[in-house]
Amino acid sequence: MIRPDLSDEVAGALAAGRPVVALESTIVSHGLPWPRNLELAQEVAGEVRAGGAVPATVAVIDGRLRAGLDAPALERLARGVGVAKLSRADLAVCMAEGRTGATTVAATMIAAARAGIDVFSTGGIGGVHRGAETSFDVSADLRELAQSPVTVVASGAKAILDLPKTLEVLETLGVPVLAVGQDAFPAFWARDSGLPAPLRMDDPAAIARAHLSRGALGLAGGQLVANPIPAEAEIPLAELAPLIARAEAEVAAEGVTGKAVTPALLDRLRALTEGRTLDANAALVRANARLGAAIAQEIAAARA
Ligand code: PSU
Ligand code: MN
Repeated sequence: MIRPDLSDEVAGALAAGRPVVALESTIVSHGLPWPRNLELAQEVAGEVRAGGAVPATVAVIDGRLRAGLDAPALERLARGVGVAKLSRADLAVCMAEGRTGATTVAATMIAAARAGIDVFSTGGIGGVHRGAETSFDVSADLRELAQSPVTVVASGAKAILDLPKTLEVLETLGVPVLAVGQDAFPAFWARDSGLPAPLRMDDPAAIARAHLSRGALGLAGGQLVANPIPAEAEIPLAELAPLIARAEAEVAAEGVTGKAVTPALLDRLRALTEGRTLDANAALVRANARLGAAIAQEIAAARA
């Protein structure tokens, strides 16, 4: 089996049983604008370190799947020129062609599992898109959560997705969705989606035990840890909902379709909120990196 090429730091930590947190690269290449994306990628890695774990950013660089990137590789991903977006379906093809690509939640989970990394922190997962009953647009992230044994820390999913359907699919797939510190499922920029989360766990040690129990039971797949955005950074749903509706109408009127819809919506929302969605995004990704480090520490301690 192919395993990712590990940086010396990541290889050393894994060999010694020290905590490691995987980070994705699609958020860097395709989710945030240059040069804020590079700054944030560095800040997030710093948060993992401050939390006592080693960051392992995942990407395919010139055909090699890597976990733990040096500064030139990270900058190349942040500039985004010629960088593909890789989900489960794209990963092996990109490697076979010797190309460069940023990994989504699904592809990052695949790499993390093969490297022996238990925990992965990001901003938001992909989910069921609005209108999926006709478009069938459902992110491969959901099925990956049912297959790869990685605990994924995210702030729920963006309200531009259909959150009730996303939770239904996760339930069908048998993916535990654990809200942290509250009963509600978070909605990315907002703490409360208005939907109850299926499960709640406030203590990183308990989340670590649930991760290990799942493995011990021989259950495939991981768990989704739904960590609400820090209160001081949130944009409440009531404020955001009309702006989302406006952004959707404008993007549809321009005839944008397919993979281009989400980036176009995010860009429009950033303009409509004068950059507040971007600041909120940065705050939640940093917080998720911290929580991921705490969970990774507990898993490492339980294994020691
Ligand atoms: N949600 C965000 N920001 C992101 C993504 C999701 O708030 O950057 C990215 C993640 O990499 C996620 C991917 O895995 O989009 C989902 O894409 P798709 O719906 O095409 O599977
Ligand atoms: Mn899709």
